[in-house]
Parts: sequence; structure tokens; C-alpha cells
Amino acid sequence: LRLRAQTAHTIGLQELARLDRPDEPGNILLVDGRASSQERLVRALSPIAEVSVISDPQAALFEAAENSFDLVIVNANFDDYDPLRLCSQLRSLERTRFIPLLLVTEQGHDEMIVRALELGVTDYIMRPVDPNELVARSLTQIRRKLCNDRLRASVQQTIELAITDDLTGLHNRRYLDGHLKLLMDRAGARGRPLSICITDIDRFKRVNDTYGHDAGDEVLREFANRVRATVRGADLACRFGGEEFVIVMPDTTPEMAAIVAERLRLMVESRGFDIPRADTVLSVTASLGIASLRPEGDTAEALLKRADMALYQAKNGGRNRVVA
Ligand code: GH3
Ligand code: MG
Ligand code: MG
Ligand code: MG
Repeated sequence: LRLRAQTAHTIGLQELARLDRPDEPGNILLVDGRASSQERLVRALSPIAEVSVISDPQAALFEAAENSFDLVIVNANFDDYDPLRLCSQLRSLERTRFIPLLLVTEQGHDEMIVRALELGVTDYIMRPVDPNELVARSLTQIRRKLCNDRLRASVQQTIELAITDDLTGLHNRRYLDGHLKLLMDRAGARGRPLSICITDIDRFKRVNDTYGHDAGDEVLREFANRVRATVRGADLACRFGGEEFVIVMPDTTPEMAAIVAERLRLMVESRGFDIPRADTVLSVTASLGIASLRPEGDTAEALLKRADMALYQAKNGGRNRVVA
């Protein structure tokens, strides 16, 4: 419910209205075993859509998976081929399962129609095909498909926004809260190690106080870039809050995590942070604390707490260091 409310809010009423009125023509894949009916159906459909025609139902599956069609029409008129087989395959492939499917069939083939609908065929039309009915049914499906595509994209975008930190582009704390436990459970189940690193920029308040909040923001962005450059693809890097960042490292022992953390520490210390708006290059350092998954059982809160205690020791020990 919250997601739905956020979606409506994010895309706005105008956008919602537009979702309902697609202005681009659709792309139809017509799978039809006979030249005579191909010609008739294409003539009916070409005013409303780009139509690609294919006679071989197995080749059609690849065609549908490789391209982005808004509707697949299957004319059940093949020699020695069950058209429902193609329908079933189209429904099971990840790349084609959202494409509406219109079956052209014969009067009296009730059993086939029921099976088709059970398979997820979206609509059907009886032969002899009335061109107006074909156009009306096709348009309905194409509109629904385009509308669903937009909605899916909006939801995807909303989700991205909800789990991303605006300033740095890293994941945010909300995402970490949802995923740390998951990664810990996965590591625990496989008997694999997992380590986390909390890092906090040293004396960051001074940057803000001396050069202003915007300069501070630039330091945070550049710091995030260096975090990104340090971690592997399997690691989860997020901005935990303020000038604190958390890196979750699956398949990583405490020793390996200490090496990664030391690499990040050096990456921050060794090269100044260029702050164009303050016309200066700042020396920045960070303190880092590491903790690792306890195989005998652990909670995300406890793991974060232990990393935070290590970080506290790094600060107390004089900053610009790693404590494991
Ligand atoms: P320490 O070495 O003990 O970590 O000292 P510190 O100054 O870094 O620590 P402190 O927690 O006192 O200060 C953190 C500062 O980070 C205070 C806050 O204004 C600043 N801050 C938090 N979020 C942001 C942000 O998004 N942008 C900017 N520019 N500053 C932020
Ligand atoms: Mg602090
Ligand atoms: Mg700090
Ligand atoms: Mg802090």
C-alpha cells in the first residue's frame, strides 16, 4: 500500500493520465502458418501497428524473445503443430511473459480456448476474423501492455529512488536494513564468512565549519566514489547516515576485510579531495571499524554494534586507522 501511494505521488496525476493514453503505435508479431490469412490479417492490422509476420512457430519464440513486441497474435492454423505449445512457451519465458497473447481460433474449439486461457493467453478471436473486431481486440491489448510497461518502469524508478542515497548515489540505510540480514542468513546457511566495515570521516564537522555545507557535500560525494572504487561487485556499499558509510562484504574473512578497509583508508588519505567550489584541495582521513559474522548465530544489530565499537576504538586510538 505504501509503495502504491509513493508511486502515485512520484509519477503525479498528469503522468497517471498519460499512462492511459499511449501515443506510439504498437508492435505486433503475427504467427501464422498460411500465406493467405497472413495477408488478410496484416491488411487489417497495419493501420494500427507495425506488424512482423512469421510462419514457423518455433522461430516465433526466438523472435518474440529477441525483440520488444506489444502483442503476439497466434493464428492456430499450423500443420502438425499444437499452437498452445507456443503459447505456453511464450508464457514461461522471462522475456515474453508480459506480452499479451491473442489466439485466433475456430468456432467449436471450446476446449482449446479453455486450455489457452488457463495457460495465460490474454484474449481470443474466432474465424472468420472480422477485421474490425481484430483491430479492437488488438488495440485493447496493446494499450494495456504499453500502460503496464510505463507503470512497471515507474515502480522500478520509485524503488530505485527509495533505496538510493540522493547525495552519493550509493544505497541508503533503508536498503541496508532490508539486505544485511538477508546476506547474513545466506552466508550462515552456506557456512561462508561475511564481514562488515563501518567508516566515518574524521573531523568532518571542520570541513563544514570552514568551507561550508556544500563543500562538505562534495567531500561526501568524492568519499563515496572512493568507496565505490574499493569494493567488489558482490559487496554492498551504503551511506549509513551523515558521514558514515557501511560496506557489507560477503565471502570475506576478518583478515581480508581488514585489507579492504586498509586499502580504502589509504585511498582516502593518499590523494587530496578536490573541492572546486571552495577552490581548494582538502586532506581527508577516515576511521574504520570491522566486524564479522559469528557462525554460532548473530543479528544484524549485534554485528553493526560490534563494527561500531571497533570504529569507536579507531577514533579513540587517534583516527585515520582500521580496527578489526
Ligand atoms: P569525528 O572524527 O569524531 O567523526 O568528528 P566529526 O566532526 O566527523 O564528527 P561529528 O559527528 O561531530 O560531525 C559530523 C558532521 O557531519 C556533523 C554534520 O553537520 C555533518 N553532516 C552530516 N550529514 C551531512 C551532509 O549530508 N552534508 C554535510 N555537508 N554535512 C553533513
Ligand atoms: Mg562523530
Ligand atoms: Mg566523523
Ligand atoms: Mg559520524
